[in-house]
Amino acid sequence: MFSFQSKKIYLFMFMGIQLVVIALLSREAYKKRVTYFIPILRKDNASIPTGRNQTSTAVVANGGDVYANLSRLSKAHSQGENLTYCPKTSPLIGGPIHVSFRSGLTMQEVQRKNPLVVRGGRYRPPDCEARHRTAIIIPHRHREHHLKFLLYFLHPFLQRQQLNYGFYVIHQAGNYTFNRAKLMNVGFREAMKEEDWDCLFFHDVDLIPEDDRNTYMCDTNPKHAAIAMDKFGYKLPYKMYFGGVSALSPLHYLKMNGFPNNYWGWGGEDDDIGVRVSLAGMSISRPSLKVGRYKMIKHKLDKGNDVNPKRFNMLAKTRQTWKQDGMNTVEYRVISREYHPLYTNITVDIGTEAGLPPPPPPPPKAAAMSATQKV
Ligand code: BGN
Repeated sequence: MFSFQSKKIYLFMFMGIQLVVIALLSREAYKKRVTYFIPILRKDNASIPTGRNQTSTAVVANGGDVYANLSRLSKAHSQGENLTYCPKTSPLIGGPIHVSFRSGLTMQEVQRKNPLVVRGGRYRPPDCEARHRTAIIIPHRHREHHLKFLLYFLHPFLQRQQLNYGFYVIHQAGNYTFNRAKLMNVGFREAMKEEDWDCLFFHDVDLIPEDDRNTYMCDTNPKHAAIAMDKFGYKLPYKMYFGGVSALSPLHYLKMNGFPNNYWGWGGEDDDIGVRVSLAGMSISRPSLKVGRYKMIKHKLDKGNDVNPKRFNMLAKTRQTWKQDGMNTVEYRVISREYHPLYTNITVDIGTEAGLPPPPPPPPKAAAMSATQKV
């Protein structure tokens, strides 16, 4: 009936229709895939259809909201002993985090966003037993504005890592030149008095981590976490750099006699700490450049933290001084310990280069009492 020629035409028409149908169907599927991801990329978990770590794949693209997923955690802590250990890798980890500094943020808002954080800035996962206990030590003076942003980002960051953690802000009293490393020594001692922390993160107040695969746990060697900062073009500025954020176990810390106490003002103390690590027979571990990324909150050089002109001479002598100056010689006076909702604030008198002033005389009433007791 049909000629060979018309059969060929029908065959082509049939194939053509099939191609159009396939194209339409795949366009539909593509649209569905796109519409599925759009809400995930736009906001947090509110409209994510399934599974906790669905955001993981989504946030990698442009940096996700650090609070995504956390609202799913139950408010009530499960009761005590029966909790099983958290998984080795937290299912809440999502990769890159979007970091920006919104004006108008208040401490109350940070508090509202972190309902599971308890007095003194402590947290433990509500649904499993944490495998790691990490203290965050923040040397501080006149940087309340930065502290607010750090807490805004770091609390959920650590919750996503399912850590048992606590925040210690070590606030230098008075106006004498700032001493970052000595404040860290104070932080170490005061934090360890409270809890058997297995890792201490020494953290500048103005550095915000941008990827939660940068885990706040200790390695077998002291770890330099802030390897890629925006201000250095997301690269290590020099090989021995150990500044910004570093993590040591109590054993590491004691092995290197802690940090130096005599670097007053800006610069050099972090290099000294790096040298101590190797003098104590350890090496520096680091996350990858992709993961150890940090954004710095921009600011001018602080008042009371002028560049330390003595740092070159001091650094040249670390080999001779590290055993005589450090954790074994740190002297300070705690003025107050306050348990704020999002952190523990320890205000401390660390004295001056000339040492610690004599203790203030006891108030007259107490002096009279002790005089009577002696009689
Ligand atoms: C270095 C400083 C560090 C500082 C980094 C990054 C010194 C000692 C000079 C030998 N070291 O130069 O303390 O963290 O820059 O800013 O100044």
